[in-house]
Amino acid sequence: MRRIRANAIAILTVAWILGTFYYLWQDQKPQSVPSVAAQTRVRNHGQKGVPGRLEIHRDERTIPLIVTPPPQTEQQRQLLGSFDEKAYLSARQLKPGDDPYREHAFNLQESDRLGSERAIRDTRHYRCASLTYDSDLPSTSIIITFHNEARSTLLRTVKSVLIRSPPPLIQEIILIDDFSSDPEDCQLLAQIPKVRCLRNIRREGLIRSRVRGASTASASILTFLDSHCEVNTDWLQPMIQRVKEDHTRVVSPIIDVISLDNFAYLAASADLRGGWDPTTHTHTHIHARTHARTTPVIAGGIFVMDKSWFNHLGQYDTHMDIWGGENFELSFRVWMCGGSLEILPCSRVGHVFRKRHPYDFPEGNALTYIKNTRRAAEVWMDEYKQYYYSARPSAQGKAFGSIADRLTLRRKLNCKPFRWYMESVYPELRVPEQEAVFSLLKQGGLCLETRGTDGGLGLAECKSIGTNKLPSQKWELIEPLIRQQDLCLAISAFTAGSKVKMEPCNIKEPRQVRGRLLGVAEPEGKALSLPVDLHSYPHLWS
Ligand code: LR7
Ligand code: MN
Repeated sequence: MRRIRANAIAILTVAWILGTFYYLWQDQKPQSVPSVAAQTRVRNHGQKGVPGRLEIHRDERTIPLIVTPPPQTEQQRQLLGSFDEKAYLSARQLKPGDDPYREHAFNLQESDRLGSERAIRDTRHYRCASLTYDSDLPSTSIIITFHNEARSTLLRTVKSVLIRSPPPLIQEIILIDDFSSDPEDCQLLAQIPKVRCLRNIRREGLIRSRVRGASTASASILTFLDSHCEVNTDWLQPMIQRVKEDHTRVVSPIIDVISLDNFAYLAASADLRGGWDPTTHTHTHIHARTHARTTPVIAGGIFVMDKSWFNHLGQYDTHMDIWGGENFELSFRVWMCGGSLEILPCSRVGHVFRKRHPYDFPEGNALTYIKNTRRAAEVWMDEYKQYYYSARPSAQGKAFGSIADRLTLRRKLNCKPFRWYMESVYPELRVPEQEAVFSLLKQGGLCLETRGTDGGLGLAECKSIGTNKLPSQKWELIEPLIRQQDLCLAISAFTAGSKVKMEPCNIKEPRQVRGRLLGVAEPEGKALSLPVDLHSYPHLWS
């Protein structure tokens, strides 16, 4: 049973990841409940990669659906400036006999064959097309960091942004070349109007690279993308609109799947929460397909955020290396420090999901991931970090550097406790019924008990042990606090002889007594120890 409890955070994390993948693939399964999406079938009458007209069949009616066509030659020239696309792409070709998956963990041959742009299906719910946005939306700086990205995917990412965004909304596209082998991968792209290239002089990882990009951005809104994406029709306006209305929102699109084998663009389901809106406790099927909804965590790679809000909240934890963990850290921080995270179903961006990292981790994959996630857990998860460690016992004792700066940041921003996040942001996450760490608190032969309702405490004869413990003598440890329901054991003051009492739990209140689980002492259950100066607790320990 303890194991179940211990796995709660693993469940949180894994459930979220699995949930994402479930919904990503759900569209390909027949659905048992007929929904608008299920009744929607798209037939492509054009050839693959050729712009054309799609027909969308819904409720037996046929609605023509226009796919954004690639620009004409003149537009093309305007779009690309002096950039020689052919030369750029042909300089790096697969040689016959090369394994097309080796270098990038996706089928490079297919990506190269596709060329720099193509028509993709507009995967939004049909109602999204009729939504309108402010005509004076602010512009954004697009930030794309990459390490040894394939030229064809990188260029398609950049061009899809230029083609499928209203030009005035794109202030610039900042590429951060994270010390790729060939500096020209990035440098040559800077010939495209609006594209800037920054090259790291050593490998930094995506976190520090993004911070570097963000700090040189000139627009008031930041948009982050991975380097192997294709943005879809009207992807940007919904996100900028939401951030313009409230700068503390951090918004993500629905992330469609670009097949790593054949580069087909596959729609992810818009129904990420199954039509159940936890804020109103109502079923909102149609709404769910077009309206913004909050999410406890974002995937991390593709999001829009106000620049001053990004800076105010402490950008990223720049002691995180290479890859991993920063999406949790950002998600916790945004929620706990006064912002919110949203997914916008009317914004769609495709991403090539891979099965392995195609690049090296200088400190090793596992150690880097542990370092990054330990930092996130240690700074943000309070007593819940024990679940992280239970789920990942190997993390214990691994180096994660100093977190003093991030703790200071958390204090300075006056962020809420993780418990609040769990209860308010992720209430759907039901930690399975669990055996909590209950115990008697013994002093000599006597037991600490609560008396009456005014928070009073006293020592008395231990009434019983094991499962029949009297509630008044039954203490629960949720590290680090020692509780009975919502009340916690506290001292009145930090002076010898001060009284102990019960008061509403508050992790930030240093007077509340810190406990630590020592081990299992049979037959009385788990033994609690109080790693505190015993003289501060005369009533308990004198
Ligand atoms: O050392 C590096 N330097 C880099 O610049 C390592 C990576 N990168 C770049 C890389 O080229 C890519 O553009 O960083 C980006 C992300 O790396 P990927 O694509 O190898 O990893 P991923 O797709 O698994 O990344 C997901 O998880 C990461 C955790 O750190 C980041 O949050 C990524 O942004 C995130 N990607 C997405 O959220 C896209 C949608 C996936 C989903 C759901
Ligand atoms: Mn990626």
